[in-house]
Amino acid sequence: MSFVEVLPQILEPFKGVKGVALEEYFTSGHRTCQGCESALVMKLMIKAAGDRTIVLGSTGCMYVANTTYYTTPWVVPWMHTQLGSSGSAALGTAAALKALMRKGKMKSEPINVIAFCGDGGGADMGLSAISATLTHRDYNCLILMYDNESYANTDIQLSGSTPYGAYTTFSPAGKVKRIMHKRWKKNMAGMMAAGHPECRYVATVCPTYAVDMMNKVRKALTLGGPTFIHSLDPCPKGWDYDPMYSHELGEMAIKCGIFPLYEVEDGKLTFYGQTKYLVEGRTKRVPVREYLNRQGRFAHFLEEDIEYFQAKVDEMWEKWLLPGVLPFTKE
Ligand SMILES: Cc1ncc(C[n+]2csc(CCOP(=O)(O)OP(=O)(O)O)c2C)c(N)n1
Ligand code: SF4
Ligand SMILES: [Mg+2]
Repeated sequence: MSFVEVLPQILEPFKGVKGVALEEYFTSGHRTCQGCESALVMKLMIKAAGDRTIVLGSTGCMYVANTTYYTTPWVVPWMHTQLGSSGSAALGTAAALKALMRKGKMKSEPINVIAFCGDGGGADMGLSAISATLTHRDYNCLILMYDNESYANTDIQLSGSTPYGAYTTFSPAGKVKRIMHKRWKKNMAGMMAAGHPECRYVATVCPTYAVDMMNKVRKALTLGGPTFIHSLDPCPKGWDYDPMYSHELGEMAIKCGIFPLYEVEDGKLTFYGQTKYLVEGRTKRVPVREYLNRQGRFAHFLEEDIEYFQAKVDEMWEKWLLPGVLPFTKE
């Protein structure tokens, strides 16, 4: 039997909330915290992808809280993979589907493969596997890194994605040493976009902006090849705020310029939403103090810490070659 290459599904962008499908493929039966934005990412991600999708997830809150013994909110096929293996799971599954279809052992049809990982599993432990996957252009799979800025599932340990100065169980503020964590957050999406010429699509999203997020998932799956999306997810437990403010904190992270919304498609950079307005000078960045002061993880900050944080964000916007994306400076 001759094998015809199966192309990715064409998933048209949603024009607004009215066009979004009512079907849910991530339903009730999970045990994430109230106000958990990472759970919302799962719900939106699979709503955008549709039911012809296989989801793979590395260890973390979105595995543990979503698959308590004998229960699961996943309506589509889903599999757990080891903490550092989202990249390998995505590539292996995409390759297996291709081989089974080529051998005629299953019907040739487009099936989406999405592997998700947390920031610990993606930006730290699984970085090499994700990087390797993004070099294999022949396989269609999306890796989505949901970033709650800590190893949340094991009680909020510091990750490479934790913001400067934040209180975590690995960086508690003390009387002698107020700031235990002095490293600036990893630039994961910028790193993936700049370093992987075979990857057609890298994007940043925030579940506060749900339609934007779903459309970027749809674009990634439609373009095909290995693709990568980084989402910033407010986490009431780790960030220490009232769950009712999850959406608002996502909005503030974007408006402060801490987490720019953009996509890089075939090397072309496009800014989105509030970030686009900031880049075009149509709005001004909200001072970071308004964002930091809302979260218990920064409660130990003094004025000088807030000023340092603001200066670093200013640098991202005023000195970087591509604002918020590429941290090089020109002579
Ligand atoms: C190799 C390995 N080391 C450590 C653990 C313990 N562990 C389970 S979940 C987790 C946290 C993962 O953090 P992240 O990927 O950011 O996901 P989150 O829990 O924040 O959703 C850790 C350290 C593990 N399961 N496997
Ligand atoms: S700890 Fe954070 S990421 Fe984990 S379930 Fe709770 S809110 Fe969600
Ligand atoms: Mg995490």
